[in-house]
Amino acid sequence: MDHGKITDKNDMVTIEQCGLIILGNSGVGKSFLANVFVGREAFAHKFSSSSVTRATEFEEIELGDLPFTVFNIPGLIEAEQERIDLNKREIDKAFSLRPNSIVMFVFGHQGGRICEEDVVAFNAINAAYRFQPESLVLVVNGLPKRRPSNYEGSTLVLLQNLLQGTSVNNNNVCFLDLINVNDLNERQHLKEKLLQVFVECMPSEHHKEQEIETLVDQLKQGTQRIKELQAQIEAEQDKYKKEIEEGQRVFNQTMTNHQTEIESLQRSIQKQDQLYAEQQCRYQEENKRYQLELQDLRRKAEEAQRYYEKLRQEQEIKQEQLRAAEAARQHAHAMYQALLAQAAPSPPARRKKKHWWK
Ligand SMILES: Nc1nc2c(ncn2[C@@H]2O[C@H](COP(=O)(O)OP(=O)(O)OP(=O)(O)O)[C@@H](O)[C@H]2O)c(=O)[nH]1
Ligand SMILES: [Mg+2]
Repeated sequence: MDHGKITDKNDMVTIEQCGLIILGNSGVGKSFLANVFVGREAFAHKFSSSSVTRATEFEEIELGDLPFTVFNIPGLIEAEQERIDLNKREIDKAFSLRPNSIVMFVFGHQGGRICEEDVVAFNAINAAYRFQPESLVLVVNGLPKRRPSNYEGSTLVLLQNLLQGTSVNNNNVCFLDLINVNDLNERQHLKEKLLQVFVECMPSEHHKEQEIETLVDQLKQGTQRIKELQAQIEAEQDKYKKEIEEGQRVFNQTMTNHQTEIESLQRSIQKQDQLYAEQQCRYQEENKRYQLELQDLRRKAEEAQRYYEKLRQEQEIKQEQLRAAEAARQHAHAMYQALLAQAAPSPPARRKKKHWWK
């Protein structure tokens, strides 16, 4: 298979491009976030007791002038092993179509707590595809807007402990508020928050090193271990207090910096928009003038064509007249010759003159 290329809905081979592979368990909001990137309701997402996305879908988008294929993939962990196996194949499909990708792993939460199942899913896919620090974005989705002021800091520390072998820091974790999905401003703000983390990323190659291992009983063991680790971190709050405070401080600082960057970016986007609108206006005026000139030229060309046609017809008439005159002249000449031949008597025979002396 040609890994770098992909066929679109019309079976056309499109140019080589990067993927945005959104992973996570069922119901964490993958399809919803994919739509935020795409900018429209491209993928089905709904409040449902069973999984919604059942097969891998994708859409082509442009992010900062770069073409990306956004994948909407089923969540990994479900109740039946059969479905987990199907879901693994759907995840493999996305990686084989776009090995060069940015991976966005979405975590859900229960009352702010990171779900053990999500950690197990992360570790299982990470073991198979070895996520790279430069191309990994971690998202905690659907958080209440009002949450403890140290939530981000403590969750960072927790994730650093749970996602072993993975770099977890302020630059690759994104905490997203539960927004009103119909509010366009909130959606835009959410997209900007995601893009803040995105701009720090570079797509990298992902190749399968092993199968995604998730047997239901292994899952149970894994979740038990994670529960214990969470409880331990909770119990040793004091030990982690400094780390959490530092994490939160750096996180807040990063957010303030990003906010300033976004504001200046927005100003430059506004300026660009204004320039573009002016250009568009100039272009429309020029286009209008050009259309008028074109109409004028067309009218003149039609006139010239009509004049030429008239001249051609006149020329034909003249030629016809010339031919008729020539025929008449020839006829007259022939008549003249005939008349000449009739009217002129043959000269009398010359008599010899007699002289008197003969
Ligand atoms: N109000 C609100 N709803 C959200 C938000 N994020 C996700 N949701 C909703 O949560 C529900 C589940 O989201 P989906 O995007 O379908 O979840 P998924 O991860 O794609 O789930 P599967 O397709 O089953 O794997 C949907 O109803 C989403 O609209 C949010 O920020 N605000
Ligand atoms: Mg979905």
